[in-house]
Amino acid sequence: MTDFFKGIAPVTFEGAHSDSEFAFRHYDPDEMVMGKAMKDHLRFACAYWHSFAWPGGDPFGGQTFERPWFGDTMDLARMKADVAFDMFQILGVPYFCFHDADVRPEGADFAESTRNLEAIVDYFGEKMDATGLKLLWGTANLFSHRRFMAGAATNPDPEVFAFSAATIKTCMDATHKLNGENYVLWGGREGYETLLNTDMGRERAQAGRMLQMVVDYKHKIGFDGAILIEPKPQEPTKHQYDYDVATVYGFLKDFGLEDEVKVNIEQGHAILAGHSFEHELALARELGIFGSIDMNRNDYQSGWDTDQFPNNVPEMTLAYLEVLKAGGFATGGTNFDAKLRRQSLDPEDLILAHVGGMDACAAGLKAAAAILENGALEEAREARYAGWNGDLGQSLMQSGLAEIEAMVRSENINPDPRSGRQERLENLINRFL
Ligand code: XLS
Ligand code: NI
Ligand code: NI
Repeated sequence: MTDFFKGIAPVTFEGAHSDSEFAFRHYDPDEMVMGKAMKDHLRFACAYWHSFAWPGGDPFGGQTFERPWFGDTMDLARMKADVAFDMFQILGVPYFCFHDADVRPEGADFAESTRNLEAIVDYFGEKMDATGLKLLWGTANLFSHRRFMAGAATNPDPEVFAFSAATIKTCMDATHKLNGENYVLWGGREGYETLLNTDMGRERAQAGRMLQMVVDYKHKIGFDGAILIEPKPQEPTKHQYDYDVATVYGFLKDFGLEDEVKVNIEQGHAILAGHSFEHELALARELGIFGSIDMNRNDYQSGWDTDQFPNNVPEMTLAYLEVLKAGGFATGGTNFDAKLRRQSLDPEDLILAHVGGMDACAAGLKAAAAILENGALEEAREARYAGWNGDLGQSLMQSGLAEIEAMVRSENINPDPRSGRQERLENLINRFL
């Protein structure tokens, strides 16, 4: 152990009546929920970037955090890894996630950056063997360095496309070497600032080609994890091409990749797109592309991605209801893509932010399971569509407009509106919170 979290013991489940801050009230990893241990339902992961690489800046001010590992040397990168693994163990999370740029210093050129990454991957490998920690996903940061300011795959300069493709290859290699369960692509600057200088058709074709190469390479190296796209509608660019789940699905269909690529859905991104989190989850499930979640919380008054830790149990409940209805996570999990507020300076803040988030997720999961076990919600939904299971519903799906017109006349079809029962269903949900 380093001394960054000195004096903080591993956090354990103490139950709802505990008066300790450093305790789980709902997250009991081995408690069985619908026949599966809670830790296997939730599959928690910590995001390296927010907790260990982000300096606390905002548009009006720079660094607020002063961490002993900040700096550009390999020694500091190893110290950062030591502290990160301390936190993972204090929290008892099974997984972590990282970008190349979070974990290694940038080199003078591509070759040096890659050597730095490989050295840290070896260091991670030793620490993972020693602790049992696993990698939920790896990814490439193709948005922070100035070379990516006009995009990565969608850049007007083919040299940037080449640099990006090469970087993705090294990050897929790193993820594969560490037995990562997924590889994520978030199109940070794959979009535009103004249409005045943008050839949208060309950029879309470039993005499609890049994704095809990613899928080919996955098969070539025998990576059996999932490739996940993370939708987001804007920020940092004015418009991002992977706007939301529906847009990503259209893009996958267009390039023939709908059976190869799934989505990583983030709460804050769903809100930015004008949807709810559960809308994005439900649609991905219906389309067969649900993969994983980035768990956080957006501020409903702000127009940007605030990446706060989740704490709203009713919202978590509706989210995990969709996850459970999707059959749970296969390769995916719950990654806390969440960061401290910039005034939360203390090491304790970092631990307790995750403890609160894990507990809110656990409470939401338990409530969602109770709702499904009770069955009344799903029964009401099925009853609402029951007509479609009868003869009329079946025949309509195989008829044409003219036949249907004749039938409506001959059988004098005259629909009788029925209640949607929304308030009754809202009351039902509240019984489980
Ligand atoms: C940014 C994204 C990013 C991805 C990983 O808004 O959420 O953190 O999850 O590149
Ligand atoms: Ni994210
Ligand atoms: Ni985000």
